[in-house]
Amino acid sequence: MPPTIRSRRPVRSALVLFFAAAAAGAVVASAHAQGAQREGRRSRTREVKPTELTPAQVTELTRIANERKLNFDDLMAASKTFMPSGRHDEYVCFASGGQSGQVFAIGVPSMRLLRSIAVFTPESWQGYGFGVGNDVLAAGNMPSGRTIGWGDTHHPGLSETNGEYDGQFLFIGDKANARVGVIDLRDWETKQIVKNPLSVSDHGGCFVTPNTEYVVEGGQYATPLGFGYAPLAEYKKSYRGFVTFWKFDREKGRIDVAKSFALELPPYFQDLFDAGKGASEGLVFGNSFNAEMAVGGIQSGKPPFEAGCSQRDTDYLHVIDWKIAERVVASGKTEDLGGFKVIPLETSIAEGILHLAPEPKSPHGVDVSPNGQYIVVAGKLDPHVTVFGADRIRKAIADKKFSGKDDFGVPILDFDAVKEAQVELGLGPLHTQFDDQGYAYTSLFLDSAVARWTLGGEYESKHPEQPWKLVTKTPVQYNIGHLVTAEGDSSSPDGRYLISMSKWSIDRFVPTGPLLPQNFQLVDISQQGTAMPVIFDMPIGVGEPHYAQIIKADKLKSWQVYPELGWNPHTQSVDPNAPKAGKEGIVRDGRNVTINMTAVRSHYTPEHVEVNEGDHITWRITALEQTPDATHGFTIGGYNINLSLEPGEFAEIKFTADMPGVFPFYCTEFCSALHLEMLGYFLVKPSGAGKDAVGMAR
Ligand code: K7E
Ligand code: CUA
Repeated sequence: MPPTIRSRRPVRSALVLFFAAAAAGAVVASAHAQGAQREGRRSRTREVKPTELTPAQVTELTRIANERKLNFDDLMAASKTFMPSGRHDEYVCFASGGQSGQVFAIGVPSMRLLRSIAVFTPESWQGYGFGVGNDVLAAGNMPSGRTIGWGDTHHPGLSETNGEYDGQFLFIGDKANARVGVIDLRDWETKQIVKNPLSVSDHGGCFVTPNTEYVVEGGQYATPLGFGYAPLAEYKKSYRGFVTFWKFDREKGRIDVAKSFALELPPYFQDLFDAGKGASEGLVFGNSFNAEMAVGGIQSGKPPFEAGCSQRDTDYLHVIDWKIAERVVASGKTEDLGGFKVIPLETSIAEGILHLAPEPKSPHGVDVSPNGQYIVVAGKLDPHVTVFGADRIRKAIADKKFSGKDDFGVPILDFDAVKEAQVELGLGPLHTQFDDQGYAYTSLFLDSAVARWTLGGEYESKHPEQPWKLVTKTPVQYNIGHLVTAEGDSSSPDGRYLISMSKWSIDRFVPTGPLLPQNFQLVDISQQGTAMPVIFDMPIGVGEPHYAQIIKADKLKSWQVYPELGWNPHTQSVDPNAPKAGKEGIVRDGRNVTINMTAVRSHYTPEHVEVNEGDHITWRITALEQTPDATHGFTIGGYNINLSLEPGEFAEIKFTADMPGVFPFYCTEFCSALHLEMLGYFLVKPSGAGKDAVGMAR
């Protein structure tokens, strides 16, 4: 990865040309500024009229550009990405947050971090796991009950209707612990975590079928399914791969575990999946590696995994017909594993659910083109991407055009019968996305580049003169993993913007110790042909994102405040237990104490809460606000409690007052001029025996 730093010569002549053109009459800015008008505040809306630069302004801009060593390309990049205060981004990128266990929402093209959404890791600002959200997190624990405190998020998946993002829900997978989180995009909160009942870990994939019938969670490292034990010597006999189809209930906004199922697969390392759409609707495709079924063993002189898994020239593309699988499940031909329905491998073979196809070489991504006709597989150790044809696959299955069977009896489709094209792109191809101009884009990890190439064939070619051809490569810094274009894996990509999710940043930012941020690089793909410049670098210093999706911002119908006072975000309805204004108070029933509290700028009612050591506390709070952004916090220091009470929200926390003493509770969001005064006292009367807050025996 050569760190090519562009020369920083002052480019006065180019600048003068650019601004002279602008001054001569080109429109440089035209906007109707948006901006939320807040209660009691000046409107931030500003009128911007089409502007012509005066010669004096051109001179001033040129001076600043030269002072800051900005060339013409830099100025273009700045004007393509700069957002005046108050103007909103056109797109939102939902990126996995890697080891942070969260999801990041980033505005495009400004590349401003809008917020993080807490999913698998407790998060104190959102109060997630510090009084509320504890049940959601606990549902993701191991079946043994062992707590998992984080996640390695890999693939976010937006809900779809007819293959288009509908902006309603977001799913996110956890690779380390084989879990899926469900986020409701009305309030951007995690509503559910499901733990995969078959495996400790998998790839953390979340791929939705075109109408979000299922969230497809792919496998990864084979194990004995259902958390069993078997020695590695019995790998082929006892270890298995799998893919899980989580049934999504859109009405309830939850995964319906009882209607979900999994497929037992051979112990290849299933990797990434993508749901077919259009021409390939009803199929799901998954790439894999380790067709060798290597088990490593470097410590005893055996080939390490990296060598053992890469011996063969091809691995297996998995072609799964989920419509048949659904019928097989309905007819009861499943086995029960930990209370979960699993279609045995023999059944999948007998019923024609599963076929394999050879795919070169050490493949990583599998991506379905917008109309569903082409399935693109990238081989990490092959400079080509291999394109499979959906019609060819269906015909080969119908005609039983097999080149053999694998060791488990799964039919292997004849490679030449299903292959549509191979396109040479460069070193280390990984992932592919699409635009609206008939181009595909593939990340090249080893080349540190984004490749643009043309789709060919009779279905999707907008470039009949040069089908299946590399058009250009843009260098990125450095070692790109995924890339994502606007709505680039949907039925109708927007294109325009591409983000290179670069894994190494090396020299791009001020050094931050030996641990450096990831680098999200915005690439302008709006022009045809070879022009494809990088126009922004955004450091991500909170985890290593893998996949991301970019949705048109106006598809998101987010609530600004909860619809009614006393709203319970977990039921998405008014909670019958939500305290009402004027009805606050403390109710004692033996050792059970219920506190009915309201919060409004700038006080809690009641302000004094007195209990006895050992009392069981149910603390209910309604935020009586309906003003956007009038969020209150609520913390009881020492008790590890913190809430974020958004306007209208109701929250309930339960704990035992097992620590006597005097505990000020206060608001942790700077909500008003008298925010510091938004407090109260929680008095826990010592019961006699026991220890006080500093651990002293009484
Ligand atoms: Cu390539 Cu999990 Cu999609 Cu990382 S994965 S890059
Ligand atoms: Cu409420 Cu600060």
